[in-house]
Amino acid sequence: MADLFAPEEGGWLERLSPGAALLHRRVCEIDAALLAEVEAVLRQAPPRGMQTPGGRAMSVATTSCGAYGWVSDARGYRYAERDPGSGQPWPAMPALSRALAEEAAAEAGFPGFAPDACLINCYAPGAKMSLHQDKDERDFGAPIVSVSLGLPAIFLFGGLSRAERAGRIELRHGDVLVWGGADRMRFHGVLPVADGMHPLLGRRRINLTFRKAR
Ligand code: MD6
Ligand code: FE
Repeated sequence: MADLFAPEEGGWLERLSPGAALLHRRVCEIDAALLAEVEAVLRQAPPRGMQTPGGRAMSVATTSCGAYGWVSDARGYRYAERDPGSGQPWPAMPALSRALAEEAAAEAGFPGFAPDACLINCYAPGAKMSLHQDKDERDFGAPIVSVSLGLPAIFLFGGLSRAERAGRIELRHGDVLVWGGADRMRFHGVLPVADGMHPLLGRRRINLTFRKAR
């Protein structure tokens, strides 16, 4: 039941539920420019493995840009104004990335989204993200905007309780997934990324999630 964008926009919007939409191939036409912005952030604030509060190593390598970055260690999950790796503020959120996130949110039904944090997750083959809710943000009124680049992944999109069976959504290079409103607290995760070779990113998946942290 996909609503169609104008074809020249290079994508189509699939409404998944009242608060969630998948914007297929939304960033394919600007992928190289977006990746250049991301690579500049990765040089300034290198991604690193984080520890869960329970002491387990996460398989993704994570960094951030924007006013706040998401960090996890023995003290818990939280947003921090500085990169604990360098002690410096996080790199600024690049202009194209920010504009893209705002536009995608509006297209999905969330006008006025003003992200102040962008997490960048780097997945090597085999890396995954366990089922969780995003609840470290101060205000759940803002949506989450997730941009996928590189190798495809299976995204688990569950319900509002952990017990609810999660649906599986393939996220491919260029896809943008937006969830908010009644769907904001849905459990979600990523299955282990299968090995492969992407023409632009090589053996990697990079996921950007834009949030309003404060
Ligand atoms: C992803 N990441 O990397 C999805 N949520 O595709 C997340 O859902 C996420 O990386 C909360 C905190 C950190 C994350
Ligand atoms: Fe999440």
